[in-house]
Amino acid sequence: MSRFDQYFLMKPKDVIEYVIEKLTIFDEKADLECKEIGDGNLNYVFRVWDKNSDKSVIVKQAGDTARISDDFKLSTDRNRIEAEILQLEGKLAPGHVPEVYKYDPIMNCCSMQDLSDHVIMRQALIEHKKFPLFADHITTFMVNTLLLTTDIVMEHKEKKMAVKNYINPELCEITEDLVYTEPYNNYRDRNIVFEPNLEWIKKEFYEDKELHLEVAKLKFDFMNHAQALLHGDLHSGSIFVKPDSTYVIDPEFAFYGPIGYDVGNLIANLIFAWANADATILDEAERIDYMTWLENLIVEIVDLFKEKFLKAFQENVTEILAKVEGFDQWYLDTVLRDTAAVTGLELSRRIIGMAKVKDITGIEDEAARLRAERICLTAAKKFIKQRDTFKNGKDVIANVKKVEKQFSR
Ligand code: SR1
Ligand code: MG
Repeated sequence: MSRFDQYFLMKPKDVIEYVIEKLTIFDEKADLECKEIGDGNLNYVFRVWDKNSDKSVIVKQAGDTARISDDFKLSTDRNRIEAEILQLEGKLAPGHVPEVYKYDPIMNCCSMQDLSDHVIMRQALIEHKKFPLFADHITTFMVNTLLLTTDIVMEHKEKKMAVKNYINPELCEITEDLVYTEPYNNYRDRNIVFEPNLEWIKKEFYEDKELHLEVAKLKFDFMNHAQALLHGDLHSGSIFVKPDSTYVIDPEFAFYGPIGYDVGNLIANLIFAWANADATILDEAERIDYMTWLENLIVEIVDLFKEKFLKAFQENVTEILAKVEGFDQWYLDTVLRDTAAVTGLELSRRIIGMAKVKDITGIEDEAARLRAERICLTAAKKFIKQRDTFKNGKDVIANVKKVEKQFSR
């Protein structure tokens, strides 16, 4: 009989007892400390470390409501999905996800490798750090985890079983509401809009019927296009980095959806870093240097993704009709179209909706934030409405740079 035979939400002292009882990482001489370090919207994340050695572990526990708001009642099954996906992604993209030590379906927690020698990418970008290997690492992660879980490669019955196993209705509902619906109508009155931009957003987003039609099409695509096993929340807060290393964490939103959802999420969050740099770096030379690095990074990610995707396609394709000449390029074009659309959706929802990003909310100067928001939102509308026109990295960054010139400093 153990006190961990029945679920309860742990406090740091419980987590110390938990790791002693359930894990074999620490020896009897260990002097353990624990701190809750989670800053996400949903879960509780504990770091436990031994003061007598360099051993440490992360324990992530799911509660039955979101931290951000009790509005969201959530199945703790998301913790199973996260643990299983991390293990699967670890096989598909080794060295780019933390090692899982134990998944506990009673306590709804997952114990995993501590990445405290890395930093969360969003914060690192806000601090204007550069990561020269990031484009290579993240494109390998995306191509391997996405393409290799599609019907292009997988045996189709096996893939359908995976679709079933990773049905994630409550977390998908969050995305459907927060990404695909509320930014365009505020129908639940949960949007949090920066007051100086309210009237502009009402006109440009709540009243743009043409935009609503395109977003409606995209929402149904998200809900009905079981293309690949997505990470489902691939923003810069879900990525740990060091100059020579990249780890993707937090795949609890994973499910079978359109590949462009992951790629577009990443691109949008790099554009937020770019907008933050534009708004906050006062020294012109320094600003241009960092923004140019980010622009090149975005171009490199899109173009490397394309190159690796086509190569991996040819090396791994098993479906006979997918081998027809020209199909690989057609398939990739649909992914690039979806990527552009999701880039626009993510840019919009993080500014208009309830789940914000520090890159934008952290811009203290009111006029600078207003301008940053309008640049991102104007570019977003083009990404959504003209999604068919974005064929490479240059097309993506050209949209943002062109819009930036429309809004004077
Ligand atoms: C209620 S959860 C809000 C957001 O946090 C997560 O990281 C996802 O991005 C979600 O949309
Ligand atoms: Mg998360």
